Amino acid sequence: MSTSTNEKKYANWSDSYGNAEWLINDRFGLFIHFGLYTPAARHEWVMTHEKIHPKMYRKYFEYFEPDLFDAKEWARTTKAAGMKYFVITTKHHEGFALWDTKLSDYKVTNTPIKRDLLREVIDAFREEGLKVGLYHSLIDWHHPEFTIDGLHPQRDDEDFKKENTDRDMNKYLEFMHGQVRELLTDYGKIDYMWFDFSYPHRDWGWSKGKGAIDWQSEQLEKIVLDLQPDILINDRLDLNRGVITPEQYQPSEPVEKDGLPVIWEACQTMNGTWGYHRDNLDWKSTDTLLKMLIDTVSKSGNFLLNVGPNGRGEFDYHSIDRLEAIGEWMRLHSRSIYEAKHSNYKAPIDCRYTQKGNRLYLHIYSWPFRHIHLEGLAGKVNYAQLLNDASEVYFREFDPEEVITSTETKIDVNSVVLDLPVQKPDVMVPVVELFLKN
Ligand code: JFZ
Repeated sequence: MSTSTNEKKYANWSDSYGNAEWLINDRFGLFIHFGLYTPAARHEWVMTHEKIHPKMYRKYFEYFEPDLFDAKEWARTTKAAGMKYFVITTKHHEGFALWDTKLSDYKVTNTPIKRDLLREVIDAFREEGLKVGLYHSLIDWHHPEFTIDGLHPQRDDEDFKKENTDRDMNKYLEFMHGQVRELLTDYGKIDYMWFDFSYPHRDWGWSKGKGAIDWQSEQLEKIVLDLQPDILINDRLDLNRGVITPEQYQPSEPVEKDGLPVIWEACQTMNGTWGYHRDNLDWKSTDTLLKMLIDTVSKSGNFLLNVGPNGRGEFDYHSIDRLEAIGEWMRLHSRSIYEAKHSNYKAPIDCRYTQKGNRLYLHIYSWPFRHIHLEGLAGKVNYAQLLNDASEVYFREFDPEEVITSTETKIDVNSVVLDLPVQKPDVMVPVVELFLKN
C-alpha cells in the first residue's frame, strides 16, 4: 500500500489503497448500470424481485442487442456534464459479463450484439481523459456454485435449495477471483475498483448473508493490488477499509473518523433505481441533483451519479436533460467543485460553502432579497464576485461611526453582509466567490 504526504489529513487515507488525490480533486463521476436487467427495464434486481428462474431469465441474454450503443457518445456526454471519472458495471448480481471473459459463456460477446462493450467504454472514456472505475458484483445469481441465500432468486425453490448443499463456494471464488484478475490484466490501467456488496449480518435462519470470509476478501484484495498497485478500492469487501460509499442518502455532516475526514463517495440515482426502469417516473429534478452534488462537496465527499442506459444502448432523455443542465452549471462553476472541500465557516441558512485555499464559495440555494449575512467573516474578505459572470459583489461590515437608520440592515460585528442584486443570476444555483485574506 502506498503512502502519501496527505496521510494524516484523512483518517482512512492509507486504508483507501493507492493515491486518492485524483478522486478527492475530481469530486464528480458517472455511475453506469448496464446489463441484462436493462431490457427487462424494471429494476436491476428484477431477477430476485420476481424470483425468475435462470432458464427464463435467459431471454434477456438472447435478445440483448443495444444497436445504438456508442461509447464515444457516452463519454462525450459524461465529460460535458463536468464529470471526471466513471464506474461501470462489469457484472451485476445477475452474473452476466459485459466483457469477453474467458471464464464463462454468459457474456456480452455471445449475445446478438457480439461486441466487447466494456472495452469500447473503457477506451472511449479514457480517450476523453476520464478515470476508469469498475463495479464488480461479489454476488452472482447465475453461477451454479454460488450458494443460495435469502437474497437469491431461487430462495423459495425447494429443488434448488436441495442442491444447495452440493454447491461449492470455493469453485465460485476461483471463478470470481479469476474474472477480477482478467479485468485488471486485460484493460490497461484501472483507477478504481468498486466491489458490491457484503451482507454478513443478514440471517434468514436456513441461510446466512455473505461477507469477507465468504468472498475471501483479503486474498481478493491482494490480487487487485498486485495487478494494479495504484488502484483505489471501495469499502464493500467487508474489510473495514476503502472508500466509504453511502448509498442513496446524504450524510448530515462531513464523514469523520477519530476527528479526521475520511475519503467518501455518495452514490445516487436519478430516479431511485440503478438499471434502466421504463415505468419509474420518480425523477429527481435537476435542481435537486445539483444541490446534492454541491451538498456532497460541502461535506468533503465525492458524488457518483448514476445513469441506466436503455436496451438500445442510449441514455434516455430524462438522464440527458439532467446531465446537460448540470454540465452547463459546471461549465461556469466547476471552480467551486473541483479540488474543493468542506469549510469550517458556518454557512448561512439555505446556503452551502465549499472552500479551496483562500477562496470560499457561497452556494445560494434560495435567492434572498438583497442581503446575506456571513457569520465570522468580518475583516477576512478581500474581494467578492458572482462566479457565473465575475461581477463584483459589494460587501459591508459593522461600522461604529455609521448611523443605522430603520431602513438599513443591522450588521453584526462578526459578520460580512453581501449586497446582492435583486434579480437572481440566470443560473440554477448562484455562487459568490469570496477571496479571503491570507
Ligand atoms: C447495491 C446493488 O445491489 C444495487 O443494485 C446497485 O448496484 C447499488 C449501487 O449497489 O445496492 C446496495 C448495496 C449495499 C447496500 C444497499 C444497497 N447496503 O449496504 O445497505
